[in-house]
Amino acid sequence: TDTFQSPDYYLVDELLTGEQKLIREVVRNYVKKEITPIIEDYAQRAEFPQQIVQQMGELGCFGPTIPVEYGGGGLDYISYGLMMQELERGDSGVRSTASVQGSLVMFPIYQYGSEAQRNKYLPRLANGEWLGCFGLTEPDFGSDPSGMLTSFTDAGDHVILNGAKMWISNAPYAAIAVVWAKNEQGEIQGLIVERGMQGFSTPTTHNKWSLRASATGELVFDHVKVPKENILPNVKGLKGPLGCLTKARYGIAWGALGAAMDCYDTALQYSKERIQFDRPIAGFQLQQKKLAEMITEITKAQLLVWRLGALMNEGKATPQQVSMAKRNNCEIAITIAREARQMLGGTGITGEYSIMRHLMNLESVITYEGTHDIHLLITGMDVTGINAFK
Ligand code: TGC
Ligand code: FAD
Repeated sequence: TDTFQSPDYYLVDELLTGEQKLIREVVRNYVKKEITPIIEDYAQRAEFPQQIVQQMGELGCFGPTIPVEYGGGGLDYISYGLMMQELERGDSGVRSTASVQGSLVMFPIYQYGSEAQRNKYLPRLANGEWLGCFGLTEPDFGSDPSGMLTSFTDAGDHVILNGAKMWISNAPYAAIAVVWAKNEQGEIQGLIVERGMQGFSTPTTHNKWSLRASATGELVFDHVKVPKENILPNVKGLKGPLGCLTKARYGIAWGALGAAMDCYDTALQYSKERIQFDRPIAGFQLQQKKLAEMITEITKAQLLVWRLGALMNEGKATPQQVSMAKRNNCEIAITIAREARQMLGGTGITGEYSIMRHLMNLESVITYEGTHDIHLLITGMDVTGINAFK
């Protein structure tokens, strides 16, 4: 484990409980054993490592904050964050799979679902028997999901769903999809659509240069008959999906930090070993500037998510605070990945090291769950009281 320590310049470990450190260690060891050795090949081949679904289920990475009675971990938010950090130290796509399953599929079923829905779906999502996906984005409505066209009409004991979702993580392998669609009154509601329902298909999205080890697809609904018992009964309006996004964005803030840590660790070690002009490149001031800036930004980001996690645990974190951490940590991670890549010279562009894969992955991470621009405007609205969207 010695070569795989977190950078921890401000002794943030002292702020963690024994249980939180143990959880981090378990996930870190899993990533070292099962993810790091295989992920580069899967990413190069643009293939989803399906075995990780069951593995992460067994490990408790799906729905760690969901109560134990529904198969969740019953853990606190800092434990959840640390899990995401360690998964994304391995690969952003692996963390994506866990984020979607826990925060975007299990959370809405737990928070907005009926008791029957909770009992039917949550235990099997928690243990990885079923993979889920979350359909909000559409071809013509990404940053502004309120305009969505996907809709359903009443047909007695069921509804008829029509429309399409795009850019959906996990879609090609998902057993169920939590889909956001408008009812006949134009109100947004959540429906659980199951694979095998007639008229429901999940075409794969090809040719991505980013998140290549994560499967992305569309959700197409052509007069799909969905039983009314599959509608999430306890929420209406955009606050339903946005509430899920708050949980997932929180996990991404920690996850992006994990990717940044891996890039920093790699660049630091490489720079001490790589000799040019008869000395390690780590001895050059320009390389030290890069490393000094990286560790400074990582340290600030660690403190940001630790404090945010404490606020989440107390139920006091606002969606706007989550937004700031998501944006900041994605931004510092992608900057660190770019600088770290340069420090490895030509070697840095190959799959021999993880950095180029992280850098390409982070282009998705800084875009999904609200783009960098959208999160800037959320903060702008919060501090000025003026809505720049409308
Ligand atoms: P607006 O009028 O501001 O809000 C509508 C209602 O929602 C409430 N709300 C929130 N609730 C919880 N959490 C949040 N983050 C919330 N933001 C807003 C709000 O209070 C209001 O409630 P109520 O009771 O008054 O009805 O809505 P708007 O239409 O103006 O939109 C605001 C905007 C632009 C910030 C929002 O649309 C937005 O965040 N857009 C970005 C879209 C986005 O993030 N899409 C992500 C798709 S999923 C994904 O990318 C998964 S990738 C996963 C992976 O692979 O890891
Ligand atoms: P657009 O909204 O068209 O934005 C284009 C550009 O315009 C961006 O730079 C944006 O910042 C800017 N812009 C937009 N509005 C404004 C404004 N008001 N002011 C200033 N600038 C603005 N979605 C899901 O529902 N489920 C998933 O599982 C999922 N997984 C994804 C996986 C991957 C790999 C990717 C790439 C995306 C995924 N998404 C998912 C979709 C993702 O959430 C959207 O791509 C994202 O919300 C942006 O929407 P868009 O791509 O339509 O871009």
